[in-house]
Amino acid sequence: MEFRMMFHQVGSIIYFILTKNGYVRKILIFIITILISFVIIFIVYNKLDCYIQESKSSKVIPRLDELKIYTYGPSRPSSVNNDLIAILSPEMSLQFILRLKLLDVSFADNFSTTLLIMHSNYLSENSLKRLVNNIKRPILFLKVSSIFNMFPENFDSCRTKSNWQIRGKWNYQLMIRFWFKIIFELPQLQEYKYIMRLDDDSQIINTWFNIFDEMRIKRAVYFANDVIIEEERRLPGTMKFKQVTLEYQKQNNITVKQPDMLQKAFGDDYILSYANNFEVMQMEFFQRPNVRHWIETIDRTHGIFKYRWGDAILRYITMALFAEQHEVLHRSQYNLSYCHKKCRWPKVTSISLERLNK
Ligand SMILES: Nc1nc2c(ncn2[C@@H]2O[C@H](COP(=O)(O)OP(=O)(O)OP(=O)(O)O)[C@@H](O)[C@H]2O)c(=O)[nH]1
Ligand SMILES: [Mg+2]
Repeated sequence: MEFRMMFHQVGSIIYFILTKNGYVRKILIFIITILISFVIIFIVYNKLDCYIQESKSSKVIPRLDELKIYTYGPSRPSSVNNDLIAILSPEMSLQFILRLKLLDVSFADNFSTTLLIMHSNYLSENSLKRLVNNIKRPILFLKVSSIFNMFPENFDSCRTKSNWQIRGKWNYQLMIRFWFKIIFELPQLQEYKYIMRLDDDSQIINTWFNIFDEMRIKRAVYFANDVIIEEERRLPGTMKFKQVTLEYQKQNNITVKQPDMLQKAFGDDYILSYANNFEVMQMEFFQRPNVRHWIETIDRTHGIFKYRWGDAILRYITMALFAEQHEVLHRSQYNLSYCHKKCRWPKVTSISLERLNK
């Protein structure tokens, strides 16, 4: 019925054009031709876009071992314990450098823990100079832009629609994948025993004792931040992770290390998670064959890309499945303050700038 009406309308337009005098008719035909051409170009471009992109970009898949750690300025003595504070950030603003200065002040490790800055944009000589002149601990750099171009096997990043775009079509999801999987595979980090993640919008506040030492003493595999909740209503597809986990557990005959935690983690319409903008991970734990198998399996579902399963829920469930309760320390057990996003950042004033420029 609708089709017949449309047909009728198109017929009326054609009749209208044909019955106009020569001059008006030519103009109308011209306008319609232009409009139709635009529509055709738009359709063809959309269909061919991925082919064009694929043919333009090199077929060589970036390799993790090609990334090179580098330093700037004179070397400094680092922790004998092979601990690392790792920050992933696109760039290095003045604000960011001031925050890192605060980290030096707050974290009582005698400036011995190495700081690793994993950046994707080019860092100018000035930024590097500012950073090493203002931060007392050893600093390493790793350019990780190619990681933001590495997708799981059989995932079509061009033809798949992204439901969350920040800094690029898939950057947010690739950031999640980075903290869930890639960080443990980086050949450049294999010498490190404990890695603290601290996001560039997070800050440790007041004085913190050396929590790496505490983890060693307690033989902990993870230092957790607050427990938060991810809801299906806010992020549709979240609950699919529950199904996938329970199936995985059954199929692989997993003896869950913290059954109570796992049971409470899954509500009907929410999943609990660790706010892992700050966390400390023991590398060895995340490289155990059973944990690796789980990480690889979840990665192959493409759930991070399809439903934006976050590293926060993924981490929480990983802990429930594979870590003993006594192996997980919690920030809330200690008097350690922290903030994410709602931090009162130091203002970049002319005085702080002057100090940074020294
Ligand atoms: N190099 C690089 N770092 C990124 C990119 N996207 C996110 N990051 C970093 O990854 C960390 C986590 O990213 P956020 O955007 O804060 O993620 P989030 O905390 O889950 O989300 P928010 O609640 O919006 O803060 C931050 O330190 C970011 O700077 C990216 O495209 N490139
Ligand atoms: Mg954040």
